[in-house]
Amino acid sequence: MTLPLTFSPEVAQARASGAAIVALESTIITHGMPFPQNVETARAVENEVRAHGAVPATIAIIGGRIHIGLTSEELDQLGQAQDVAKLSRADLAACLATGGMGATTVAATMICAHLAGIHVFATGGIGGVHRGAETTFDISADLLELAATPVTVVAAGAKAILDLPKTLEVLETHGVTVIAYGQDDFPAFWSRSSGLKAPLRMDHARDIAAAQRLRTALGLPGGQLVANPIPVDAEIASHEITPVIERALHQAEEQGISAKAVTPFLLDRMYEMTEGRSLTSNIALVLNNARLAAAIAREMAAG
Ligand code: PSU
Ligand code: MN
Repeated sequence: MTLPLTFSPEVAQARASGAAIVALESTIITHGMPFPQNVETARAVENEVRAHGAVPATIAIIGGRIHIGLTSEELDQLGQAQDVAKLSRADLAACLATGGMGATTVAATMICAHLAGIHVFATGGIGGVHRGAETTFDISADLLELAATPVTVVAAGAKAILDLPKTLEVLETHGVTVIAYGQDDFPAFWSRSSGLKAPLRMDHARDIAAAQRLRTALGLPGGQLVANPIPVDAEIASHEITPVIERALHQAEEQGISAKAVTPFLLDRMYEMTEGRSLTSNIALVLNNARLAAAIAREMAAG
C-alpha cells in the first residue's frame, strides 16, 4: 500500500536537496488559537523557520491525505474550517480512511513527520498529565508518542494547567529524553521556570541533534523533548497566571469537560480571561521554538 502522503512543492524540493526541515503541528492552529491570529501565527512561524535556514513543513490531514507542508491556500482553509477533527495516534488512520480533514496534535505530527523522514518539530506546548489524573486517568498520548517515535520536539515545556511533576515522572518512566535548553529548570510555558529541575540541560543545538542521532543508533525507540524557556520579555509572572489557571480548571470541572475537549477548553478560557495576553506570549514562545528547531534541523542535516 502506498502511503497517502502529499508533499508541498517547497517541502518536496527541500527533501530532494537534503535541506534542513522543521515539522509544525496544526492542532495549535485549529484548537489552540482563535482565527485570524491562528493563521497569522502559523505563517509567521513558517517564516521564522525559513529565516533561520530551514524549510517549514506544517502537517495536517486534508481530503484523506497527510499533507507535509501546506500551501498558503490550504493554511487559510484549515484555519477557518469549522469542526476540524483533533487527531492523535488513535484516530489518525481512521480520519484518512474516511477522507476527512483533521489537525494533528503533537503525537500525530510526530508520526507523520517520521513517515516523511523529518526528525525535528517545533510547537508551543505539549500535552501532559492533567491535574487530577489519579481519578480521571487523563494523560496525553503525546507523552507515549515521545517514547515511541524518533522525533525531537521543541516546546516551551508544558502549561501549568497540567500537573508538571507527574508529567515529568511519566516521561521518565517511559524513557523519554527531557532536555532544558540553556538553563537548569524545566520551563512552564508562560513562565521560564516551573520550579522543577529538568532531568537534563543542553546549551547547543549540535548536542541536541547528536543525542537524537545516538539514541536511534543505540536502537532505542522514541524522541526527545527539548524544553525551551519563553523569552524574558514575553513571560507572564506566575502570580498573574496562577489565579487564571485555577479559574479555568474550575470552569472545566463545573461544565464536565472531558477527554479531547479538555485542553482546547482550557486554552480558550485562558485567552478569554487574560484578554489576549496569553496569546501574545504564546506567539512569542512559538517563534522562539521555531528558531531553536531550525538550528537543530540544520545540525541534523549537516550530519
Ligand atoms: N498545549 C498547548 N497548546 C496546544 C496543545 C497543547 O499549550 O495547542 C495541543 C497540542 O496539539 C497537543 C494537544 O498535542 O493540544 C494535546 O491535547 P491532549 O491534552 O488532549 O492530548
Ligand atoms: Mn487528554
